[in-house]
Amino acid sequence: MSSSVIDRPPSSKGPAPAQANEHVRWRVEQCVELCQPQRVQWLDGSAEERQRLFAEGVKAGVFTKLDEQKLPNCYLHRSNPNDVARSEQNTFICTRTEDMAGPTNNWMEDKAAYARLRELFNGCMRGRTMYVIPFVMGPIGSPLAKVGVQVTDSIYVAVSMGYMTRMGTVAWEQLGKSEEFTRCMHSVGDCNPDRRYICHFPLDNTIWSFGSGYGGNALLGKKCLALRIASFLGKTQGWMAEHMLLMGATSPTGEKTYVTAAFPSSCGKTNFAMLIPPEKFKSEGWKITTVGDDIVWMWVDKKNGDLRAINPEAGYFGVVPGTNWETNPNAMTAMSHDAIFTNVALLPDGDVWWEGKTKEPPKECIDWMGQKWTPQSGRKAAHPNSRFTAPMINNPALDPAADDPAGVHVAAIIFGGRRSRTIPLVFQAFNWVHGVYLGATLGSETTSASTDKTGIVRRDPMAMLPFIGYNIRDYLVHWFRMRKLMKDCPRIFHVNWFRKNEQGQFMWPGFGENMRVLKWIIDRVRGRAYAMEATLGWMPRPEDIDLEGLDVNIDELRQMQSVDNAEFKHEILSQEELFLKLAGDLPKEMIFQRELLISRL
Ligand code: GTP
Ligand code: SPV
Ligand code: MN
Repeated sequence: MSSSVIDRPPSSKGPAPAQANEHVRWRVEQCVELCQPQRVQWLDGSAEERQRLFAEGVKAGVFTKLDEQKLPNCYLHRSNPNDVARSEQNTFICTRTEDMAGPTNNWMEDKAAYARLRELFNGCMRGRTMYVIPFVMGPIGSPLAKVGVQVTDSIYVAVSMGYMTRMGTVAWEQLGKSEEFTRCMHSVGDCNPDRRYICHFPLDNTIWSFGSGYGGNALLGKKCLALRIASFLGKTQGWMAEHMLLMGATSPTGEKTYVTAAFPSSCGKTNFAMLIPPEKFKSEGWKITTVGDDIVWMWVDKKNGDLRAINPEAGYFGVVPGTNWETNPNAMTAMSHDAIFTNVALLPDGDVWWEGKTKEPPKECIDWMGQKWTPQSGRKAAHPNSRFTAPMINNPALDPAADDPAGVHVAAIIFGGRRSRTIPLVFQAFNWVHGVYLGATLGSETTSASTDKTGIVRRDPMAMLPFIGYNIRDYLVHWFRMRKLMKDCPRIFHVNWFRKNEQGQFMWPGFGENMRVLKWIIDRVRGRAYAMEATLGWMPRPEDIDLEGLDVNIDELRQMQSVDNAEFKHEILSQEELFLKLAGDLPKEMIFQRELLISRL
């Protein structure tokens, strides 16, 4: 970096705030030169600024203001119908060699990627405003907290980043004079799927995203920084970035246990993280609080060898279909004010609707694409991946530690997928290595959160398949190695809320009732609950799960817990695709665990 470049005055199109250091100014100036916006607006993250952005967005047709009585300060946004979820086929890890990205990532040579994207970004913001968004991932002052600076031409992205991250002046304070920040450049461009690239340069701490304005493709603090870039940093520096919720469970005696859970996209993290215990548990005094609903960063405390975790985010970008006052009241409250709705249906009275919000659909509404809709229309009113965005402070069950830079102690890690068949409701790994094997071979039916065909079982190691920013081989080795830094370790569990009966109905009621399974998990962690040694791991006997007050009998529970050895042999064969991808590179622990499992069947 030559000083003559740094010394150049900041863009005349919009002066940088005094706190932005010279490294930031220089980087932003380069983006300005490339994208050629008409105006540059540096955001400070204040409430007044947010209101101004919403007002501008309404004028530009990006937002529709919802009814102020029903939904105070809430807005509807409709994305381009070709841009409704993360697009994994357009997501790249860009490094010098393909081996650094590994067999499960799309790879581009870094120089080639810069060249291709520079062409696309060149002049892409002519006549438009560039927003400069400084943000922090992680509680301010946390040793793991990371600063990012994102430039974007999307006002929707700008306000969303304000809810999802600790955005604004606070980031300049966290950064100080350092040049250690993730450089994020984003443009919706012409939103053409053929010119859509979400490129990560882990070696340069850089993310360039072009051609999409949706979720994880565009809010670059989330999947791009807090998972792909952070997982790479974590491997290098000895910590972990994972696609997990983080929740606290307080027992009737006041004992508090923190648990993380990795479920693939649209498989129940937000709902589990905001769980409200069933009546019986509530009256006994059980309470669940949320630290995070999507991402955790974990490290080993050098003092005592404990695994600790923070949630790097400050808000929720949650799935709305299926969410209602019965399944997730905390989410409903969180989105009842100061929220953004994306791709939901608009009711004539300025309220919003989605499939599963109410038992009866509305007589009419405007669907997520802006078309008139009635129940006879024969299509969905809200997109299956429609979402709400809300700051975490809106959550009535927010955990007091959500802002604590020291994080919380992790006592259990749960893996789970969406499986209609084969996989029981709950079991516990024999030990850490077995647990890592369970996570690594996690299978789940694909959902609308990525643009894949839905309903197909794919292997999704640790629910991180689309988010590991480097070679999966090294990622698995990192999981095994982390154990050696810990004194004791969290117990590892596997759950499946989605097993179906012959009639195709969910066997387990799920949502708040998942507390019953969580209670067994906590009791196991605390050395209080019984478990049988079974083929897959430690299993509760049916009588070990409290069914009182629930419309499920012990025989049905036995069914949910049953393992069909013949069916499970198929499961092992279907893990083969993953093993083949890793052929020759597979950590030996994986091979041993697989052999042990086969010999138990
Ligand atoms: P991402 O935000 O994509 O990472 O998803 P997520 O893992 O947070 O999933 P979320 O909690 O938003 O749930 C996704 C869908 O699964 C929603 O339609 C929920 O209503 C549904 N769901 C969540 N938990 C359960 C459950 O316990 N049982 C059943 N049957 N459905 C559930
Ligand atoms: C996911 O897909 O896991 C999400 C949504 O949490 S997005 O932020 O779009 O990645
Ligand atoms: Mn997610």
